[in-house]
Amino acid sequence: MHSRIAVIQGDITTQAVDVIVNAANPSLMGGGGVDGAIHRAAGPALLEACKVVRQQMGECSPGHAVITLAGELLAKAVIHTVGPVWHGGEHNEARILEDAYLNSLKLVEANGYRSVAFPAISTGVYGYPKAAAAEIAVKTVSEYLTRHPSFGQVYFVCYDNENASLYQRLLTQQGDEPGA
Ligand code: AR6
Repeated sequence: MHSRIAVIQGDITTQAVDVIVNAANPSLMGGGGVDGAIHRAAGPALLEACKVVRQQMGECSPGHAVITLAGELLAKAVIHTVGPVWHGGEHNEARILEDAYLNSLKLVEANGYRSVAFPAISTGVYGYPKAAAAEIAVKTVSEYLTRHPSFGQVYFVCYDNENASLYQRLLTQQGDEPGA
């Protein structure tokens, strides 16, 4: 396993990391799933911060990411990214999902933070098949960390058993490869 990647099974809102990534929607105005959980745990300051971003930058397109304060969370900031809605796999879904991870990682670094927790973006309401999404998440993050030696720690926070075992398996396989 990449020494700077860890899998945690649990609730992302309770993680004590620099940055928590939210699987948002383009409106940035909250929603269900992990988005709803993050807004509830962060309190009203998070929605107010999202409204300011909306006024300044408009909607957040799929694959893009924006950063806000973290309200009452233990984290110092929240990155809101929008994953792809699954439409069968031939609508650029893989590329958009990769971009969601990449643009989030870039924002972590650009803001001087070192540790980040990701949920399994797009694998809930947006319907992305979990195994395929986990492969993209692990590959994209691993390659980024290899290219950015000063980046700190990345946590994949899996809410459900299926995602937790998929991520564990992928990272263990990766650790078995020569040169990993
Ligand atoms: N901590 C970690 N992961 C969680 C948590 C939690 N507290 N709660 C759910 N998950 P989803 P999407 C997992 O649906 O598919 C929202 O309404 C969940 O098990 O939250 O990207 C937004 O506003 C799943 O594996 O996000 C958008 O409209 C993963 O988080 C839309 O849903 C992502 O599920 C985005 O859909």
